[in-house]
Amino acid sequence: MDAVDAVTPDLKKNLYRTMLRIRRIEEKIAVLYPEQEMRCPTHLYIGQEAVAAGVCANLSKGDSVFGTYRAHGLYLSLGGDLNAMMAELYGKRTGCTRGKGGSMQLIAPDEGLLCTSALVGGTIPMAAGAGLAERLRRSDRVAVAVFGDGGTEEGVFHESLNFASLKKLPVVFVCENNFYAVYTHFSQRQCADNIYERAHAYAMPGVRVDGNDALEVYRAMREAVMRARRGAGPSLIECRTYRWLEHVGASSDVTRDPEELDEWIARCPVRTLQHRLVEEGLLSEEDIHRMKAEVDAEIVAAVRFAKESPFPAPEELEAGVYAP
Ligand SMILES: Cc1ncc(C[n+]2csc(CCOP(=O)(O)OP(=O)(O)O)c2C)c(N)n1
Ligand SMILES: [Mg+2]
Repeated sequence: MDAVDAVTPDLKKNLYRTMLRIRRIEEKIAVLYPEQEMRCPTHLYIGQEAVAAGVCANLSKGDSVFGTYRAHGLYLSLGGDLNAMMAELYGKRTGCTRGKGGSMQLIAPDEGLLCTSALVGGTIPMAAGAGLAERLRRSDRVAVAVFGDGGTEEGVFHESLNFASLKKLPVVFVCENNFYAVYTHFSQRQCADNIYERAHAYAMPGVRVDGNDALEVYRAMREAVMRARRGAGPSLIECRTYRWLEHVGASSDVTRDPEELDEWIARCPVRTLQHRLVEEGLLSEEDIHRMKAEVDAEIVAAVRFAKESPFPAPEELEAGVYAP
């Protein structure tokens, strides 16, 4: 089956449901964040949902994923438990890292999300390491690194691409190029707008896709995953997208040109796919209404679970953390 055939009506509907769910959960977090009960720095993903959804829809049990601190979308796309995510944001014992990692260190090991980290670029070599482990085990599993445009400015990006290509490791490197590292635009940080082309320096395929188009992301990822599974080595995918809110926190980003934001809001990944599915007769207004109601009920329950859960006990302070 080729990549086009793989985009079935069910896949499209699932991608839409995943993205809608991420969007509504994050919109709720943005509303609740100013209450100051979530005490961890929180980096929202609103505007970038198509990347996580399109990437994760290609993965299977046993594949591993390594992300950044902006990982709610990855966690949810992989099937991470919503209660455990909300509890983690509230610093509770029932959170996915028992309340010790917060939003920046989400994990869902059973679903394949092995590490997300505040260290820019820090998880890129972990994916190369996981790819090496799978190669040694002779499995057909893949490891995925998801990182920002800022992550490509770290030395480990280059080292990891080189090593993974040299050893033909089953790794997919996914760059979410949202054009900003905190407040600084890409053009003020990098000499050339060519992230995907850097793959060629490391003898692997590199492609650039519209990161607001879940189907485009899906197709590119599918090709890269198939290549990795058949032992042909790694690939790099650059997904061009945009975050709608400030770098960290739930307010708007007052440092950016409002017209630039408006242009990207007009290309909203959730609405774009919704229009397409309605036009194709795959989704009715009633379906959309029902999906929203289902997610909203889930969110209410997860927030209640998080708020009612206990904090970790003082004697648990050093359990499960690296304490030299
Ligand atoms: C090694 C390292 N250097 C610097 C920082 C400070 N820092 C935090 S977020 C960030 C920007 C990263 O931008 P990008 O990789 O594009 O991710 P985005 O926030 O856009 O998703 C920087 C420089 C850090 N956390 N880690
Ligand atoms: Mg960025």
